[in-house]
Amino acid sequence: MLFRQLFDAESSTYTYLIGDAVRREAVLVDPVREQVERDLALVDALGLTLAWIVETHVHADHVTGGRALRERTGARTAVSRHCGASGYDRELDDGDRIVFGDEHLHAISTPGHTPGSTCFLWRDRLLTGDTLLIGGCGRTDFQNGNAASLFDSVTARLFTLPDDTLVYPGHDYKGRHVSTIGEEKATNARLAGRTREEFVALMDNLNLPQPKKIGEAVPANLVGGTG
Ligand SMILES: N[C@@H](CCC(=O)N[C@@H](CS)C(=O)NCC(=O)O)C(=O)O
Ligand SMILES: [Fe+2]
Repeated sequence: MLFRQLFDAESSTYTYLIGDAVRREAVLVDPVREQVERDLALVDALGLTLAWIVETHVHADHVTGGRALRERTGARTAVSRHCGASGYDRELDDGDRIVFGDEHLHAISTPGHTPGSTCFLWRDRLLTGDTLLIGGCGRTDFQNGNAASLFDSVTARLFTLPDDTLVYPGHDYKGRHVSTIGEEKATNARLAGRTREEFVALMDNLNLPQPKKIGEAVPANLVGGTG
């Protein structure tokens, strides 16, 4: 088993490298443009071949490293069909499998933070992007976000997974690395104990500042990133 959680401090983004330890094929999830050299060095050091570069959604806070990584490795890029993006090699649907060696990621469509937001299940580990964060969830006030959809996605698609499923988020702003579905069901500050209506009211009144890089990141990520 080969699983690495990598962190970009500027955007507080987690990138995940998952590999088939025997066949040496790997997938990168949510790479950050500024960390491409780090990611390539790790892939190389571990003797891996990158098969896929996968996005959990069109990010608003950083530019994907996907385009540069594709050019440097020949790996293919993938994002949800429902992102409205172009420039990726594959458009993902709910239930799709991203195969690397004898392993695969299972795509779970979880609209809400953005219409194309997708979680990826690998064995007992769930990469949640910004759909479910540790103790929180992605905001729904831009990129056609929808709080009611986010509530439905989390409660129907994620909270129905086994309680000991490990939750690996797309960001953490407080130094946390991993949680479980059971913990989030019981303690998530935005979701636990809230009705759908209460959750929507909360999300509609967060009044968060815009991500610093949104003006650059969204247009770039809608076309597969910049080199
Ligand atoms: N300060 C950060 C804000 C990042 C931000 O808004 N992140 C989005 C994910 S793209 C989010 O949903 N955050 C959840 C929250 O703040 O509750 C920045 O400027 O990049
Ligand atoms: Fe996001």
